[in-house]
Amino acid sequence: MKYIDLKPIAEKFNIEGAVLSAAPTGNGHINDTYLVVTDSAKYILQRINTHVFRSPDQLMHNIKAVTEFMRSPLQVITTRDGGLFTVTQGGHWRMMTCIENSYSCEQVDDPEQFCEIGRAYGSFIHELAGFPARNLFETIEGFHDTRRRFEQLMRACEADPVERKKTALEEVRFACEREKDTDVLNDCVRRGEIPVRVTHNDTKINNVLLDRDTGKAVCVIDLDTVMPGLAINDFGDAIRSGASTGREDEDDSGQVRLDVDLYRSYAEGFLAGCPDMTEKEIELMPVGARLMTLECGIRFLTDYIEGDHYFKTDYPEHNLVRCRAQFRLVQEMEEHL
Ligand code: ADP
Ligand code: GN1
Ligand code: MG
Repeated sequence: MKYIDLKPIAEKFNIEGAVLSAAPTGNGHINDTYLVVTDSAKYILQRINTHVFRSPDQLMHNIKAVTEFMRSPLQVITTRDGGLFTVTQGGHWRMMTCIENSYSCEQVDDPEQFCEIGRAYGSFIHELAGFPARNLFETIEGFHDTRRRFEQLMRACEADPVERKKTALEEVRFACEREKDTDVLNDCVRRGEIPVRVTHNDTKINNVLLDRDTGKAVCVIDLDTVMPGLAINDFGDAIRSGASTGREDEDDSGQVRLDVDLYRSYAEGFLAGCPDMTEKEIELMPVGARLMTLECGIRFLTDYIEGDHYFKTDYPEHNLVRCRAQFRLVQEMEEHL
């Protein structure tokens, strides 16, 4: 990657003190995240991925509105001329408060920790129940429209721009065998059986920060996809990322199991945080877990076939390996359903 001098970028924002250092932090798949340390405070500087988020203006409008409404410790730091981001050195940059003495986890350590993450994501929805959804832009169209994700995979297979389809035939077949299922939640919404709420939509476990001393959740981060959505999808994506015994990119499928105790702990925390879930939503929680895992696998597979333009990857088959781990977990869930 091209060298970027982060100091002058950081200095465009309303920060306190002189910049001492700026270094990469975190493990997100989308934005480039840096920890900026000054002689009096710490900040999070991010280069927004504008291939994924086409309208940084709308994106930042959403984040500012939501963090202010929630009075979250995560707040947008404006630029010295009052903007929500700055365009410089070939990128769109934003700055957020750094949540100090906190950590995010890539894999769950124990059921209590997962329960706590569940409570945080559940309360997030609960707290936003009074937020006017019409004030939010749709930052990615059809983000959790699983049918649409399936159609995108079919188009990628048809175009096969980097001739990778032949190396993923089994995975494509796996997705096709489940095509019908991709309509299930869309149909429930159409029939008015479940409410559309303001949801997070990217409830991976590492998008909650936990206090290093107490282990309690401090706040939910990564608010790029806060939009109208389904609570069961927020439930489901956390199960996908936290209730598996393997890593998201585990290459030994034997390691990928659904940990039912972890599933239960998460459900308990989530329902405690969001006590207004309807009966139908509660009934559909396992369906959401399976569909979000299937959808995520489909997205990794699509990106693999298209040549890795969306998710950050460390090696050429990375997205395919991620897809396989998701599909393995889908099978596990099907056995448990
Ligand atoms: P991405 O969209 O790429 O996933 P995130 O906003 O989730 O980007 O940030 C990536 C990682 O950086 C997080 O998982 C977390 O570890 C760390 N991080 C992000 N924001 C903060 C913050 N405000 N305070 C402390 N750590 C943060
Ligand atoms: C991305 O940004 P991050 O790393 O928290 C993606 C999620 C996927 C996840 C899979 C905006 O999440 O939808 O589920 O990777 N975020 C976006 O790890 O596409
Ligand atoms: Mg993230």
